[in-house]
Amino acid sequence: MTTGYVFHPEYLWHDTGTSAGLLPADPTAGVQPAVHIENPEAKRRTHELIHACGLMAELLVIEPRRATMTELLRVHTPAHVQHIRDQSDLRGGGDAGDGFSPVGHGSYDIARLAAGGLLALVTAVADGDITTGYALTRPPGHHATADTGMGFCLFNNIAIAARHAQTLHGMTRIAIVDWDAHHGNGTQTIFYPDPTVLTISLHQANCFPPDSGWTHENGIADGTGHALNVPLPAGSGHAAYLHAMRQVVIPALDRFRPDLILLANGVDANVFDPMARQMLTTSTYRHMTRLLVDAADRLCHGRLIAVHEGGYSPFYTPYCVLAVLEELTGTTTRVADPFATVVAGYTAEPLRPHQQDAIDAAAALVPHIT
Ligand code: 6DK
Ligand code: ZN
Repeated sequence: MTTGYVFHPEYLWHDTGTSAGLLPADPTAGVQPAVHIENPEAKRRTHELIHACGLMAELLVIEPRRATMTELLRVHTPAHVQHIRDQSDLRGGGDAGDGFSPVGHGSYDIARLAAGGLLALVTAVADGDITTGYALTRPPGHHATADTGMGFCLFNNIAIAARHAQTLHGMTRIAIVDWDAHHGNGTQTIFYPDPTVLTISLHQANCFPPDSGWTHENGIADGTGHALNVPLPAGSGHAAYLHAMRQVVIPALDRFRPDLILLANGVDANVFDPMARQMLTTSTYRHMTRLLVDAADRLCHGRLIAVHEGGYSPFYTPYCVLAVLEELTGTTTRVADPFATVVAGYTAEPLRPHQQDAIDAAAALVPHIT
């Protein structure tokens, strides 16, 4: 069992600039500029930790390539691809669609390298070179819909990868698990009418996008039943997420019987993250990944590919990703989470009734998956 790893320095060159942290700065209105919250730091430190802890010896480095126009157009409209290209051509950059998602000068090519990095992992799995993989990419993708970017996302990397697996590699049924703290609305929308792609999103209820990711959002037409959402109340921690994995995600995967599992690995539901109010620790990410690895072993010859999404704590993000990678590779490194004692109490937080209610409501929909 080999784990592929994709990274490229260009990912760090996607320039989100200065804003007021996340919304456009406007000194004339008293809105102070700051480094954009989606900046290279957390991902750079993650890549460095992967080296420093010795894990590179366990990984097969896979070189990313740029996704082609044909590949982008399997998911996105020509107008959206052209829009990103035009914004990227502007000397000062532009925006992907919602006014909060910077496109730096040259980011079109970097976004294609992000999507293409994940495609390289899919191909490596199909070729039998690897069974699991991790793409440590920027910019993120899961909010981007067919015709617009939003929530810091330009192209929907994971959707492009799912279509690639189906079109070129004969993997018919694809399951996408998204545990980023924010709703994977773009991915859900793209596959909403499609019964061949199961989307499951665990996220903080009504966080971002606003009013999105409710339990009753289940797909349309032939895709009905093949979108699942677990909107977890703010303050959810280890017990709630593990319960959601055991009661919803794993039973859904067992019913769906995917040929490939893709994971949108946002780690911004961790307790130190500034962009959500959940309480996960490295231990949670380790346990959740272990459950997915076991499901993949049972259902699809171990095929499980993760792509990086959100994660904004520069100091804790690297350890969350390391926990995921250790489970994907089936090894442990010499580096233990240095914050484990600090957050020990969070892991002990019990499952609360309002969290259980939210999870039970989603679990009730699992029998409808075909
Ligand atoms: N809120 C992500 O981590 C991105 O999922 C999260 C993006 C959060 C944006 C917060 C935001 C608004 C803005 C305007 C109006 C209402 C709310 F994609 C990932 F990076 F993974 O802009
Ligand atoms: Zn997020």
